[in-house]
Amino acid sequence: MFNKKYKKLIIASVATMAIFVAGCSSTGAKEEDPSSEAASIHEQLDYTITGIDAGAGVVAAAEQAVEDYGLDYTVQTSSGAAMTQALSDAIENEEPIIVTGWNPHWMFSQYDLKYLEDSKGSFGEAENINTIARLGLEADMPEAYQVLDNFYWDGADMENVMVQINEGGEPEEVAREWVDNNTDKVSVWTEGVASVDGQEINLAYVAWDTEIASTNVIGTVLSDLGYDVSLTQVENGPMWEAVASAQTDAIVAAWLPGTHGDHYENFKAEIDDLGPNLEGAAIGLVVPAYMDIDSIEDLIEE
Ligand code: PBE
Repeated sequence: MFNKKYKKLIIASVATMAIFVAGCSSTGAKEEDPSSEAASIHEQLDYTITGIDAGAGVVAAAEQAVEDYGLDYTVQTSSGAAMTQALSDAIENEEPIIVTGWNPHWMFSQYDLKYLEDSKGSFGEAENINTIARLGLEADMPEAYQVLDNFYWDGADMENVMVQINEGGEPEEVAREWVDNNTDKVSVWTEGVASVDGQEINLAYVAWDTEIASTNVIGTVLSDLGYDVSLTQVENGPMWEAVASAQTDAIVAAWLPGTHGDHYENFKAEIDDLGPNLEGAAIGLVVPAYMDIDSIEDLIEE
């Protein structure tokens, strides 16, 4: 079992979300004059992009997009859980909403959503999620280092874990189940690695749904190997500082090259980059498919 003293998960609030996609067909509103409808969309949105925590790279990228496209919008910060709740509420009422989104994410299997096209590239290209160890981990804990280095899965694996957590599963229990049901994958990560006897290891993460999933899964694997695993929930900037200053042993939450590129540049001499644990991630502005806009340019006021 993990040492849970640091965990402050905020899953309960999203667990009760209604599945409400079925009734969301388009309305007669689309027959109106396009220019007046476009104006009303900005007003209905209150010139607001629903963001997540202020330290997230996707929030910084959304602010960059506001600048790049000359938008009259504000990026409202809150948390990942508050964002998905706002998205759920909007979809239930078939109201417009723009959120800072990313994938892998359970939201795409739960709702009919689309990314707004980003012709200026404010949100960058496809990304990898990398594993980063503190300097010295390889010498101090070669077994854990080996497993962390081997850790690699795909978007469908991660979404599988995310969906079950979103449906109300306790992250640690969902991770346990995934590890037990995917011994073919996990055995590749642990192949030839010797067990240890209760050495303490800490992983830091941010309470984004992707990182709750990945950190709990790799934590379970290390726990099975004999480690005394603790997971520490922090904000994004402090997570990078923690691994660079060896306050944590590793993170599996480095979105590169774009989303966390500034942090990476800042700390690259003080960290050990173990490469991707997942490829083909992305960030951007996400809206319900029933919305009549397709690109960030559509947010520019006529
Ligand atoms: N995210 C999920 C993070 C990285 C992982 C896209 C919300 C961010 O924006 O920093």
